[in-house]
Formats: sequence, C-alpha cells, structure tokens
Amino acid sequence: MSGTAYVGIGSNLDDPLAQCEAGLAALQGLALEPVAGSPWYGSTPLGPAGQPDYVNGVARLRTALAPAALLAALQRIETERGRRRDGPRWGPRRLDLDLLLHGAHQCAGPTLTLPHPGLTHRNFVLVPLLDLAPDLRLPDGTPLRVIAGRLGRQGLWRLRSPGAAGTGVLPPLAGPVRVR
Ligand code: ROI
Repeated sequence: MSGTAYVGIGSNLDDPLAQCEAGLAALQGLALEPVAGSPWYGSTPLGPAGQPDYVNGVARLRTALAPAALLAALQRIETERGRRRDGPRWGPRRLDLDLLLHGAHQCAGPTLTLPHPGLTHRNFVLVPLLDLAPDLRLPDGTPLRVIAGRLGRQGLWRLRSPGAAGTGVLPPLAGPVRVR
C-alpha cells in the first residue's frame, strides 16, 4: 500500500533550522519519490514560556509505509537525531516529526491519531502545510484553508525556503506573511 503522507517538522534546540533540514533530508529514506518541503517558519512556542522560538515546516512524502510503520520510522529518526524523551511535557526539543495526515486514514489510538490532533489548532503546522497543498482537505472534506483562515498567522514568521542559498532569516516581507 502506498500513500501520500504529510509530516510536521519542528525544533527549538541546537540550531533549529539545521535540525529541521536534517530531519527533512532523513525523510527521503522513507519515500518512494523526492520529498517536498514547505518553506521554513519561525514560531513562538506553544506551551511553557521561557523556551526558545521554534522552526517549523511540513514535508510531503509518497511512502509504501502504512501509518503505524511510518510513525515508528519517524520516531526512530527523532531518536537517531538526538531527540530525548525525558524532558518536560511541551518542553524544548531538538527534532519533532509529527505524522499529520496519511492519505484519508482516520484512527484514534494510544500511539497514533490521524489526522494529528494538533493539526487544526496550530498555525505553525497549517500554514506550511497549505504552502505545500493549498487545496488539501481533512478526510471529512473540510478544506484546511478554511481552518487556517480562522487561526490567523500570529506568532509565525517566514524564514528562508528549503535548499535556498545562504542561511538565516530573510528580510521582512512586505506582504502579510511576517506577522508577529
Ligand atoms: N510550539 C511551536 N511553536 N512549534 C512546535 O513545533 C511546537 N512543538 C511542540 C510544543 C512544545 C507543543 N510547542 C511547539 O511539541
């Protein structure tokens, strides 16, 4: 069985942009075709204050792995990349790879819920997801664009695109992208 999956990528420790780029590169090992990466965004932390800002993005991959196997593979990459699971809940993290959507799969279990429960509440997930797939809908048919419109873009700012030359933050954009 192959399907199209979307994976949320996040980091706020140890050069977050480099961590996210490395996470994106590692996803290629799980994919049947070249992985597509969204632009990277900076985001203010959801959760306890006093932790560094995050870098967030989303990847799209065609994969032969079923949802549970893909989740296990994502957790293996997190661990290989030095993610520790003994920190505080909602505390800072080196690399987070969240399975957001896997085709039209829907499930709610102890280890995996699809669509990801945070998907419809977090603009740092929805905005890059819609950059990749502007017409994407939830399995129940709701256009994600509608949900993203309600959430707005507060606490989210655009960084450079994946693979672009140079590093760091682009100059502020004139349009509505950089709202903080
Ligand atoms: N906050 C932001 N902005 N981005 C994240 O990726 C993120 N991930 C998390 C928590 C701690 C909930 N907060 C976050 O796991």
